[in-house]
Amino acid sequence: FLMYENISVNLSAGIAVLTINRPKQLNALNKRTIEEAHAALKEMESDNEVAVVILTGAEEKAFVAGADIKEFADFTIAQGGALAKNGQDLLFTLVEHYPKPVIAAVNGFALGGGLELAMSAHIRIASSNAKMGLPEVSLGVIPGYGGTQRLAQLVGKGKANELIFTAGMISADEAFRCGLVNAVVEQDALMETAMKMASKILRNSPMAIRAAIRAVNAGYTSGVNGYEVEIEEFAKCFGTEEFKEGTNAFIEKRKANFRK
Ligand code: DAK
Repeated sequence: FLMYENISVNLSAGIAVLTINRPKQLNALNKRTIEEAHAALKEMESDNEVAVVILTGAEEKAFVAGADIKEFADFTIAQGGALAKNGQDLLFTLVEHYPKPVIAAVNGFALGGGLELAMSAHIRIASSNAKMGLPEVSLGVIPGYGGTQRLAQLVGKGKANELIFTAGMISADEAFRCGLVNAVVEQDALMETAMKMASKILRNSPMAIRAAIRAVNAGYTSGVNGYEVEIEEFAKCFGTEEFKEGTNAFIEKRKANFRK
């Protein structure tokens, strides 16, 4: 994990904290940052020591203040399209379908591509000072990293349209009220809260969690029947050691140990 310039990764007790680390630019996502986050996530995907990933931003001001505006300012239509697709594949889709839970700890501004990154995560917890929005139309562009889709999924179409058309920012409390974030806590309790949730998740079957991620996401994938995927994934659980361990532990009145 040592060669990264714009991110850092810290692993302890099964929980990896991936920090976007360009605080002078409010952690804006440039190409290199997206590539580094991709590389780190790919490395952690097959690392048995990593069970849950927490995404956050360096320092107290910003989670991620968007795509790096200075970098995309002179793009052509073709470059814009290629980069949106490339970025979506490298990071945003990767996070959404990541086989281990990804929690975004939103520690400040999450704007544009930053909010899109948080929305790709499976769960969001925000600090009370966080501000969220999709300001793209104020720059003459639209959200390009899945924001038009995922915001509407999370808060409904009407609220998503309002946020996108006004380019305004909402507070953490409003984000909580509209379902954009799962919880709001004071900034100094943010990482602890995310860690606590991660530890709770850690007690459960990693195989079953992977299956649940696939089943939930199936319902948001066009052309895929989520109920059918749920049945398939449900059935597959019965052939696993973890299912045996979980059910035996219940019958034997002991705690299941899925991480031997
Ligand atoms: N990109 C580059 N630099 C940024 C930045 C960003 N998104 N956000 C902040 N910075 C830099 C500032 O330029 C400033 O740098 P210096 O001037 O010191 O060199 C430094 O971070 C500190 O920011 P401020 O001085 O502006 O700090 P303030 O407290 O005054 O304001 C703010 C905080 C968050 C309100 C403000 O920084 C701000 O409005 N930032 C921009 C927010 C924004 O519009 N973000 C971009 C949204 S659009 C694409 C796919 C997707 C997208 C684009 C392309 N393709 C595939 C091509 C998505 C686009 C977006 O994310």
